[in-house]
Amino acid sequence: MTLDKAKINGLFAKHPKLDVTYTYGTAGFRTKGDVLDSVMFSVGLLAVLRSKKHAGKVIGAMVTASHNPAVDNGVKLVEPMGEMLAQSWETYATVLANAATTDALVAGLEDIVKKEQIDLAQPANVIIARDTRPSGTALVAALTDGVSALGGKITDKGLLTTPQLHYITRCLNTNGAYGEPTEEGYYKKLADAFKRIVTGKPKLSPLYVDGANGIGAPALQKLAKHLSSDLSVNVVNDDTATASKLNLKSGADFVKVGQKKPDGFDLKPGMRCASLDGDADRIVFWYANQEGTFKLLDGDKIATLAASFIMELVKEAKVPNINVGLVQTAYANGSATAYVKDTLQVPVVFTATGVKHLHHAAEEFDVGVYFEANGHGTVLFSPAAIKAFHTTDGSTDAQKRALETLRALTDLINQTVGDALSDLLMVEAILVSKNKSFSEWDSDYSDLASRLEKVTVSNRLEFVAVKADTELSKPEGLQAKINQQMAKFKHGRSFVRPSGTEDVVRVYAEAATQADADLLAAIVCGIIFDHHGGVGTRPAGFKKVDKDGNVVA
Ligand code: 16G
Ligand code: MG
Repeated sequence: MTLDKAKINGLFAKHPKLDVTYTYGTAGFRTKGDVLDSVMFSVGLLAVLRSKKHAGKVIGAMVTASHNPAVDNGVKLVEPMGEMLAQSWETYATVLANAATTDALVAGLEDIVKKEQIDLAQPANVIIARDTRPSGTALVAALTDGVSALGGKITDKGLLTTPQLHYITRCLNTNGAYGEPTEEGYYKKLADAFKRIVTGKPKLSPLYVDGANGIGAPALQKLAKHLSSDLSVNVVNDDTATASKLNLKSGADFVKVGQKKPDGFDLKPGMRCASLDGDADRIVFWYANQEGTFKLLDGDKIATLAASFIMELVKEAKVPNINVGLVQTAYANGSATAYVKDTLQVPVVFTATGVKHLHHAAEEFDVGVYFEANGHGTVLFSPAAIKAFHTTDGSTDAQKRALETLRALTDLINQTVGDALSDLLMVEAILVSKNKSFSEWDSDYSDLASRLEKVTVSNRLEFVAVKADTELSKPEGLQAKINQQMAKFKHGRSFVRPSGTEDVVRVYAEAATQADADLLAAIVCGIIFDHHGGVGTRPAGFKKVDKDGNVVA
């Protein structure tokens, strides 16, 4: 079988490539929604080849730009078991997206077919879903044309959260073993598992959830219906009809980066709150303490809560040979890492930023807890661990209860990808089980102060991060300058990496006090802006440093 060049040519003509260079980055393609038409077409083609490579298994395509503004959009592919697209295929995605002519496109396709030894006679199945962005509908149509151009079958699942699409993809490829392959099936699976853990235990006060005016808001409302009296949840920022409001002064990213509450909340001491992001694969919790100060419970806090709970259960259930491990990135707060290593005595592995890196590292453990500080994450259970939880017989009541809770957790926690709704229920189930308030949870350890900044530079690709993003190998000499500044602060730590989703470099700084963390960040930003290609207006807060590293302004 060969590629039908005439058909590809005919459909490609409807989606001409613009004069833009595209890259399949940390979370797929992501840019302004109005320059993505041809990219979507090319992703449709690639999805067909990926499905054929997997002998016709279903591949997922999610149209979203997550926490970015409403005018942005993007797309990422999902593997048959619900993971992110294999990294070796990201280069193919980039090549196809940048092909400007039918000849270039067909050459790119033929190259993939040859290198991957794809049998074109295999069937191809793709499912697609989108978040609430206005550009989504047209982009779905473009991707559909791409799938059709190679004769694949595509099913449009409409509006879903990103993790729901990952869930459905896995269900379809496991003949329902993972669950019913529908949005309703997803809610039922999560709600049933949650009930198995909390039924009969005292309830907590209501949880106020900031839906970022995105798809997570209606999804959580639907999930809550399945939980009726078992979970009291109020969804705030649920206006998905006004596109411009998406992620505007709301959502997990706004709260985490700004370390402040989103719009729409009259925050009172004792209130329990959480924020989702625009496609609901990320969550952070927050509250006001008795003095009314805003307090954040980020991905690091979720990870430590989950790891300590599961460790306790495994011990109580007396399941032998279960190794629990935690995966973090450089953005993990230094206090969190110390707490995990010293108090929980759980091994910690560091990976580069981006869910796919953490996910794969977590698969190395029987119970792999992975979270980015920004709230992306989940807990993975190995097939051996799941089997052990199901085949161990408890002899005492406590042991039986622990085993049943472990089994329920394996159903409650999304095994395909970080999932804000599943994580929300996991955290609530743990807090109910431990009868813990947010402030008690928060008191496990105190975060070091931190600051996250960004600098716009002429070419961010001149910045090369190494050692799980903790250091820069390029530009030459910059890392030494950062090290020199870090050493001046108590608990000082700072690192720089090029963003995979925005045209900036990110600067992280951590220190014993907020003033120090802010200052360290301002110094590092100033050094980058002044000596490593800063563009645009120089932000007033950036510090100026002389050649010996002394701050002069
Ligand atoms: C994407 C990644 C996230 C990462 C973030 C970093 C996924 C699903 N999402 O949102 O894991 O933390 O990018 O963004 O992989 P940055 O490269 O712009 O800092
Ligand atoms: Mg997201």
